Amino acid sequence: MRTQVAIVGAGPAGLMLAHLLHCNGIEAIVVETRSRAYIERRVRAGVLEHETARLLDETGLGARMHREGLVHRGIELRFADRNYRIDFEELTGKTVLVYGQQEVVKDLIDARLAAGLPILFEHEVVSLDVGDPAGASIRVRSADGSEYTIDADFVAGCDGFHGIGRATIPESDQTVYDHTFPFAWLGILAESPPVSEELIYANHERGFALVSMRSRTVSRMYLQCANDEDLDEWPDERFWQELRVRFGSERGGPVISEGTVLQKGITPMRSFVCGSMRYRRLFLAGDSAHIVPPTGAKGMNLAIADVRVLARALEGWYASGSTTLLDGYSETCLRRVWKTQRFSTYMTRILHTFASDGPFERNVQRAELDYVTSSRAAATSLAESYVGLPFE
Ligand code: FAS
Ligand code: PHB
Repeated sequence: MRTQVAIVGAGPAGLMLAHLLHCNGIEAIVVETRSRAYIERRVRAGVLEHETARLLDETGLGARMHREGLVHRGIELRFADRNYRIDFEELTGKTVLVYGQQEVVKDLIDARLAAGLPILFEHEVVSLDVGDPAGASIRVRSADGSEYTIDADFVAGCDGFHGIGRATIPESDQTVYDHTFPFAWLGILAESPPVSEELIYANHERGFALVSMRSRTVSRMYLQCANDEDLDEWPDERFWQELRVRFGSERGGPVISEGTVLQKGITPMRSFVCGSMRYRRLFLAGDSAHIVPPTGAKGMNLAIADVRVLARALEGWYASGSTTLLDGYSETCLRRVWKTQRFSTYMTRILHTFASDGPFERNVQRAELDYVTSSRAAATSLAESYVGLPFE
């Protein structure tokens, strides 16, 4: 079997890359180890940056997104028993869209299959061969255990943090930057009306809390917890009670309506960057190359920003044989990656409770919250990163 671009992984990165390549007449095969049902059920990100929504729109994927997505014109920060709004639209002229990652994935899969284009579900890429400077290949194991090879001009490692793509790059050829935060997020998805019209990020002495949503009837909420938190220690009623404490619901804070919990899980808080997103004919994109703490709502958006750069670089190569954009791929993506790490780290630092913080650090944190909610310049800085920096 042969294709132009072999794509490992059918998450937002892999599916969006395949879509952008198809829009430019470039052939690809997407290989995904999980089933279609599994990846369409996987609850992850919830917020689309302005530029992400526009890219989906411009490439014909905006219909359901605009029908079902929720336009959000700002967020609220809560600390010292008060809410403070950051008005994105007033400060930047832009908004974000609340539309679950699993909905984006469904739209991308539907579009690809409707066009009769291949996504090999329940097929695992077991090895990559990028030794040939003029081509590459992937070894695929199908559900029945049989193996075969797909030859390609290029391989896109869109296989997430634990995938095979980054693992194929010799350690001597890659520098990694890794930071683990001393806490995690305990998240639930519930059939309950959203706490508020907009997202509220709360800084509380007992820990960070966030109320978000997926629709007008489904809420998504998070509590800062320990890295080794035991989910069994968190029956639903304990989660709801702790959320009320951190939002001051009994003291004039937002009212929290309970509902059926549909999903509960713990997300580690980590920053990771692979110093080079390319190795010969292998290009990494999305979580295979970087991880950001979810506080800035950036993971999926960064994955899509990567593949927008990669699709343009591949278009250039197929159109004229130029390697300029391919050669600049890693550097171009990493500029955005590091600015996104900066923002996500900033949001994590000002909103979470750090056990290692003493009185001095806690006062500096409070001063940062006071500043960003009282200075137009500081609020604009937060807003322009949250809605998404312009694409290069
Ligand atoms: P993905 O991990 O989404 O996709 C990679 C795909 O490759 C997977 O489907 C995997 O099955 C497949 N794969 C792996 N190895 C393979 C192999 N050898 N062969 C074939 N297929 C293979 N971001 C936010 O912005 N907000 C959030 O609230 C948020 N919450 C998150 C919660 C969790 C539990 C996790 C893990 C991440 C969360 N993220 C969040 C980040 C998340 O949205 C990622 O940034 C996003 O999924 C990145 O997309 P991809 O790079 O496509 O990787
Ligand atoms: C979500 O809705 O899942 C979400 C929203 C904003 C974040 C993180 C997660 O910063």
